[in-house]
Parts: sequence; C-alpha cells; structure tokens
Amino acid sequence: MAYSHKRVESKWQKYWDENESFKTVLDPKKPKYYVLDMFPYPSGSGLHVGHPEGYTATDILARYKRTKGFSVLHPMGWDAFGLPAEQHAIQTGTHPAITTKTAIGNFTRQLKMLGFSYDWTREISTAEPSYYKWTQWIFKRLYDRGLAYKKEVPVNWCPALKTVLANDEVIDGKSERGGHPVHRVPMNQWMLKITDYAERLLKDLDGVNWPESTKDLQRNWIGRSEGLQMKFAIAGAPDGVTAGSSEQIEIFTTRPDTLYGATYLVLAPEHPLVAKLTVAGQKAEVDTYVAAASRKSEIARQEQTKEKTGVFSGTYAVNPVNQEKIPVWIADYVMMGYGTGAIMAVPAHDDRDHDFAKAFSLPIIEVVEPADGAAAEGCFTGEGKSINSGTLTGLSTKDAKEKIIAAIEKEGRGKKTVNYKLRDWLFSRQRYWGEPFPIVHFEDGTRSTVDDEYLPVSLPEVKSYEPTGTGESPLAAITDWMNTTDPKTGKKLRRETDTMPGSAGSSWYFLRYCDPTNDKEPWSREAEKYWMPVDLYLGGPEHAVGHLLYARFWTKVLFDAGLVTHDEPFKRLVHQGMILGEDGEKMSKSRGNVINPDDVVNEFGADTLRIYEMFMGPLDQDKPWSTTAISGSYRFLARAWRIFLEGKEDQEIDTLIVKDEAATEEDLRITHKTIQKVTDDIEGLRFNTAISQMMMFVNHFTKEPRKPRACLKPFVQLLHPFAPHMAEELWERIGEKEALAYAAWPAFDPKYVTEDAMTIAIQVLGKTRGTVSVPVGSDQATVEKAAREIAQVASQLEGKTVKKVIFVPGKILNFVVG
Ligand code: ANZ
Repeated sequence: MAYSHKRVESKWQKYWDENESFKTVLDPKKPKYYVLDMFPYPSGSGLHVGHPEGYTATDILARYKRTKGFSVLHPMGWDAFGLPAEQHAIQTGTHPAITTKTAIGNFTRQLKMLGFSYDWTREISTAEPSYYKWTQWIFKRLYDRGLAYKKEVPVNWCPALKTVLANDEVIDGKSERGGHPVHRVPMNQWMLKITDYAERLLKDLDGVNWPESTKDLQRNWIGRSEGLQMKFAIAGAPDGVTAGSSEQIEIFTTRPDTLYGATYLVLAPEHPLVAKLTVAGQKAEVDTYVAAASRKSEIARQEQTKEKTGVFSGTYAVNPVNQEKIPVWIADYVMMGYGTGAIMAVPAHDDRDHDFAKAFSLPIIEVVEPADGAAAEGCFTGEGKSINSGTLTGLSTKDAKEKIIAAIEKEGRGKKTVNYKLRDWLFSRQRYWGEPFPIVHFEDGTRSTVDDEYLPVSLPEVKSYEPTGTGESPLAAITDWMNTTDPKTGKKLRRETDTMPGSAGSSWYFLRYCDPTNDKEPWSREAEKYWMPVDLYLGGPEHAVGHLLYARFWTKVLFDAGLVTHDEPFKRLVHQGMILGEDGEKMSKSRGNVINPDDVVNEFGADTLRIYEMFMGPLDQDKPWSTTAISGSYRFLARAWRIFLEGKEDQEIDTLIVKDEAATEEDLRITHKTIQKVTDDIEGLRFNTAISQMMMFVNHFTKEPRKPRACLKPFVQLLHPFAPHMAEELWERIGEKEALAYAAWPAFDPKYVTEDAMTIAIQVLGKTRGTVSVPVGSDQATVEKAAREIAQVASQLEGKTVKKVIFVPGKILNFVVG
C-alpha cells in the first residue's frame, strides 16, 4: 500500500489542532461566510454515517471559501438537553450531565478524526449554564414583550407513566412506550405566541433560498385561510329545552358561497356550547361520545378515511339565508383548536361533510357546479358557479363569496377573517433535563421574572429523575430549591418548576456562535452584524417545520427588540439526503445494516469516507451504502497519490517527481477544465461531479510521464477541500511553504477551457489539401465553410462543380468535383 492514511491523517489532525488552524477572527476588512451544520444531539451511540455526509459538504464549502479570501465561521456544538439522557438517568441514576459529557467526548473524537475544519474555540453546549443563562435571558425578552404566557391547554397525560407526552409519543390513544392509555387533560402550561408572527413567518419565506418543498411544508403548517366567521341563531329544540336560547353558534368557513347548501352544523366535542345545547334526552349519548373523543389523538380524528362518527345534540339552528331549521351535531372531525371549533356542514361540496351526511342520512343540497357546466362527479369540492343559491345563483365562486360576506357583515352577523392553522408553541415540559424558567411565583399568585443579575437559574442536583406523578417536574420535589426568598425584598417565592423544551436552546445557537464566550451579553452587536445571517445552513429535512420555524420566530422577535440586525437567520438552506443501508433500507440496529464511521475510517481513512460520501450521488438525494464503491473511492485516492510518487510503493519516499517542466497544451487543458469544473461544482454543491472531473485529471496524469508543477500544484489545491489530509501531505512534499488552507484558490485560464476544438482533414477528390480546426460537434455546413477558406482548397475547387461532399463527422470532409 503506497499511502498510509493512518499516519498521514493523524499527523495533520494534530497539526491543525496545535496550530488552531481554523480559528476564526472577525476581520471587518474581509467578506464573511457563515456555514453551519445543524448541531447534533450527542447521543450515546455516536455518529452514524449520515452525519459526515452533511458535515463533509459544509467542510468543503468552509475550506473553499477560506481560500477565496473569506473570513469563514464554521462552528460546531451540542444540542445537549433532551429526553434520552433523562431516560437513561431514570434507569441508571447516572446524572444526565455525565452521560452527555461522555457522549460529547465521543462525538468530538469522531469529528476530529474526520478532519472537519471547525473552529473548536467556539464550541458550545446548550446544557452548560454559561449558555442556558442566555436562553433564559432571551425567554425574558419574549416574556416582557407579552409573547410568553401560561394557559390551561389540553395535553397528552399518561397516568401510568406519570408524565405528559408529545403528540408523536402517542399512538392510537396509547403511549408509544408501554402502551398505556393516554388522556387529553387540561394542564397549565407555558405558551409562546408564535401565532402573532404567523403572517411574517409566511411572507418572509419568499425571500429565502430554501428548498421549495421545505417552504411549502412551512406554508402548510402556518396554514393561512381566508374566510368568513359568522353566527347562527338557535332555533331551539322540539322539546323546548333550548328553545329561544340566546346562544349563537359561531362558525368559520372558507366557502361562504355555499351557505345555501349548509344542511347542519357541527360542534367539536370540546366546544363549550355542547353542554348547553344538548337536550336532556340526548345527554347520556353525548357524554359517552365526548369522553370517547377525548381519548383520540387529533391526528386520528382528522384521518380522511376514517369512518365518520357523531351524535345529535337535539337542538336546531337557523340558516339565515333561507330560515331553514338545521340540526346541530357533535362530531370529532371538527377540531376545537381551529377556527371557532364549529362548522356549517355543506355535504354536497365538502368530502368530510359528505361522508358524515351519508352515514347519518342528512340532506345534501348542491349549490355549486363546475364553471363549464359539466356534470360534477361525486362530491364537487372545486370552485365554479353558484346554483340553487337565491341572489348568489349564477355568480362565480369568487363573486359569490364577496357578495355573501358583504351581506353577512352588513347584518352584523359575521366578518371576513383570516385563520391560521399555526398554534401557539407549547413551551413547558415536566422534566428535569432542560432549562429552568427564569420565573418566580409569589404567595399572592402573582409572578415575576428573575433579574438578569441572578441568571442563570441553575438546575439543582436531584436524587430521582422520575416525574412526581402529579404532573409536575422532578424539580418540584426539591423543596429547598423551589422555595426561596427574593434577595431584594425578602418576600417568599416559589420557583417555576417546569423546564423548557429541547427546541429552546436550538432556536438561537447560531447567534451564540458569533460571540460564544461573551459573558456580558449573548452576543456583541458587532459580531452579530458581521456574521449574521447564516450563508449556508445544512441539515436533515426532518427539521423542515419545528426547529426551522422556531428559530425564525425567535430571530424575528429579537429583531423587533433591536437585538439583531436581520430578521431571517438562514439565507440558504440545503437538506442532505439519507444514507441507506446496503439493502436500500433505512439503517437501523434491528435490521443489522448500520455502518459505523469508526470502522470505515479505520479501514480506509477519513479522506476516503469524505470522498465516498460526496461521490455517492447528489447531496440532497437518499442513497444506499456500497462497500464496493467505497473501495473505488479509496483506489482513486491511491492513484492520485501515485501520480506524485515515482511509482515507488514505499510510503516513506519523499522524492516527488513533480517538476518544473513544461506542460503540454493537453495537460493544461485538462488542468484548467478541472479547475473550472471543480470550482463551479463546489459553488453549486455538486460534489459528485466535481470528483468525477478530478478522476479524469488523475487518469490523464497516470498515463502521462510528465509531472509539471503548473498542473499538479493546482490539483492539490482542488483536492484539498475533499481530502484535506492527503492534500496537506502532498502540498508539504511538493515543497509549498504557504498554508494550504489559506493559499489562494487556483484560477482557470479561459483560453484552455473554451469548447474543445477538433481537427478535420479536408480533401479534394480524396487528396488531403489541408486541415481545419473547428469546435467539437460542428456540423457539415460549418466545416465546409471553414474548408473553403483554405487557400489550397479554394484553388482546387476553382472553376469546378462540386458534385458531392462526403463528410465523416470528426474526421474528414471530401469534395468530389467534376
Ligand atoms: C363550509 C364549507 C363548504 C367548507 C365547503 C369547506 C368546503 P381550511 O382551508 O383548512 O382553513 N372547518 C372550519 N373549522 C374547522 C374545524 N375546527 N375543524 C374541522 N374543520 C373545520 O378549511 C376551512 C374549512 O374547514 C371550513 O370551510 C370548514 O368547512 C372546515 F364546500 O365550511 B368549510
């Protein structure tokens, strides 16, 4: 083996570490480039091969931009609070801080082993008091701006596990872990008013360079709908119980044009009017139904295919446009959390209402037809033209909406409304391993934030990590931490015992990297202004909504508070695809198809792993691992190495054969073409094709005996972002003194990269009279024109008739004259 990756890689990793080669300083004279990876949760199992995919891509950019004269911010840190460390603590009693520290140590070793050029002096961890101090500080700014409040909200409460569960921890009304029943119960929770920012979060997506699919996911999540909110009067029930009730049912509809087709109303089971409007005879049935609905998840309730269930309240309302009495039903396909929690049902034009009306034999009245008058198949949910709709009949959907909205508004019965699907952010957890809130409660029930000078509110030591069973966090069991006194007034206080969710610390970490050791403020203005926004952010598509939306929200709040200068944090976003197992399935322990990066690096080296993961295919696509293909990447590097060493296999050889000899035209063409292609491809994140081009370069110089410095030196520079260890070693061996990591990126000479020319022999009656040089792929007409301009050819043709022209593309053009 000609190349000892172990020796070379550890040599350069040590060198970078000792020299702090990638330490970044703010240099106002230089342009900046901020390239960021989504920081990892330091799990006990270490890196998987999916991590280095994104990290190599950003490392290539970071290394490339440094050589282009940018001041590059390329940091790494740890999203260190989280459930697994807490669960481990419950099982073993080991403090989450200890588990987390061990995991961080392992991650750091692995990242260094891969040669990533992070500025390790900027490392942060969200679970460190010096970091979460500022998370608490930011929470205070949200609180002071009225964006944090406490509210009774329905949460997933699992009595057996004594804890609140996130939606994705509940499957079919049972806990994912253990399969215990989960109920929706109201609990007092911290909420953040992200809904205040719905419109801006939506609108500003237009200005960022993100994958369209991710923007769409955010748009759908925010879910803006324009419609009408209107009130229906109660007609009462035949038994007189609710007759003449002054209650009104307020609904939200995006299709007010279908009002004539509304044949019943539906209340969500949790709607406060359910109890008031249910007649005595229906009470038992309604109570049973409401209880059953509380055990279902929202997702299950909204399933389009699920059989519709519901129960009649016994009461009727009045459709104001035609005075029809329409029944009021209770059904779980209507959600309390959206719009008003009540709907007018139009079974002819809404699928859910249609299924429901069929199931309960309710009337279906068609009030819209397709604009072209064609017969609609089944339930027509599109827009078209109103029919059977009084004064709306004949109008287009758009005009009908406007007309009915104006009429209802005039009557004072409703108003045009914009609704968002986006809900406020449930921001509290009843857990130990999270940021404590900087909040204290007084005996009189009022509360206050903790003064900045007393931050951070540190997590105290606990003996047991189990939740208390009352719905409170383990912090509530530490009474001498929880009960305290105000240092200023001496008043008795009780600390907030909830902690913040995992997404708190990750909603602003990109700001902390700008100025990570500042202990006076979360970041200096100067640092934020210089570094932000992030120029390239790379991470998995699973964060399309949660993290990316929360980070945008906090950035906008901080912008409004005058604390940052940009209101969008991530200018360009890219998702890497998933690396699948060799069997094409998702890697998982149970399938036994997991590849461990430690093993790969040990066998083939970090440079090979980097090259291989970038060569697998386009960055954003899912791709299966291939052991055969990784050997191919290894061989490519071995061949590149051999160009420089005179075929001698001995790794200790340091007589390189790079010479200051002249390069041929062809040598220069392939070199400059490679510079051009690799440069373009790095900018466009097309790393696989950049590597293909470098392979062509290597093939060329493997065949050629010449080793001109003018070609091989720039090649080392192009190789450097991809395979930095080997590149550093070659750089040193060819005697370059300047630091490779900062040596100016090679420029290509356009004269060598213009479309390649080809030479074609020109014959007259089979005898060669000259040659022409034309662009590759030129057609007969082009070649013929060029040929006629050659003097010898022109003189041969003079006075003769060209009977035929024989053209062999790429080779010969023959004039047959008579
Ligand atoms: C009558 C109607 C007729 C509707 C029609 C649709 C089609 P988006 O676009 O998602 O905002 N709706 C309103 N509130 C609801 C709730 N809390 N739970 C379940 N469904 C609810 O959808 C708005 C439409 O969803 C509303 O317009 C309402 O049904 C229903 F041909 O009203 B529509």
